[in-house]
Amino acid sequence: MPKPFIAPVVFGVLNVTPDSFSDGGRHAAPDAAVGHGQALIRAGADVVDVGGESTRPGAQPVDPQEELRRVLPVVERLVSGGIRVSIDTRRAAVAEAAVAAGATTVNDVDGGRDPGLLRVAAANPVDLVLMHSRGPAARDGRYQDVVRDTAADLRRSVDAALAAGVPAERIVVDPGIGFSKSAEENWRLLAHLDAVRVDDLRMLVGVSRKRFLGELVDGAPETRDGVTAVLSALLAEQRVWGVRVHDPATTVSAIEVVRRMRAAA
Ligand code: PMM
Repeated sequence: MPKPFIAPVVFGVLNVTPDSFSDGGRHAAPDAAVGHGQALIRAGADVVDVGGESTRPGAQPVDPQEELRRVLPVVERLVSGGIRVSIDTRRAAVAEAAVAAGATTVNDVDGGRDPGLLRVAAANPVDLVLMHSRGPAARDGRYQDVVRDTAADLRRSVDAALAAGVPAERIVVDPGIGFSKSAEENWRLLAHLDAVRVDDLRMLVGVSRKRFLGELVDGAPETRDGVTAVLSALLAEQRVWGVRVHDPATTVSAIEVVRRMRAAA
């Protein structure tokens, strides 16, 4: 018997930054950001993932005070409107303030490198996403085997979170597609997701508009929403728990295609 199909949770991306690679500057003012967060939900997102620091290669690190100034009013207003919010941050202070304002997920692109952030996750009833990334060292030869190395790194991240007191059922792992990984490495990871799973923890994957998809379609990052949706639907078939996308409507309809095919089988 094939396993029943469960549609993944859709995280809608809301970057409140002047410089993110695909939507930088567009939602920098709080009103515009809140409006876009509401639009993401109307378009089918289950959660809005609010970030105040660009993770684009070469982006300037942001002072935590500035990051808070960008995200906190937006988190507060989305939460007060009944919207589920995830805070995309590497900073313990930002995570703590956002959780106090009602965010229910801490999404850490540093995979819990900051023990302070792990303490915040342990002390609050929130989900913790541990995304895989390695620091900004020399690019070439970073991975001997991207699948095996990512799996081992994620295992270490999870062990640190468990040791800090975060319960396993609140931890989500993420292979960190596009984070100092070549196009070939991204495809290898996507084709071997089961090998990077940690125990039976939930997995989130973000491919949306990423540069490796630019090899498939010419043009601005938005032109990658179609291939993002196809890939996200394929990931749903691989029992991924959540997908993180800029354009929920296209991805949700692609996932619905998979659901109907499965239901009719
Ligand atoms: N990618 C980006 C930012 N945050 N968080 C998770 N968990 N997974 C990702 O793949 C991820 C992330 C970079 O993309 P953006 O600049 O479009 O936000």
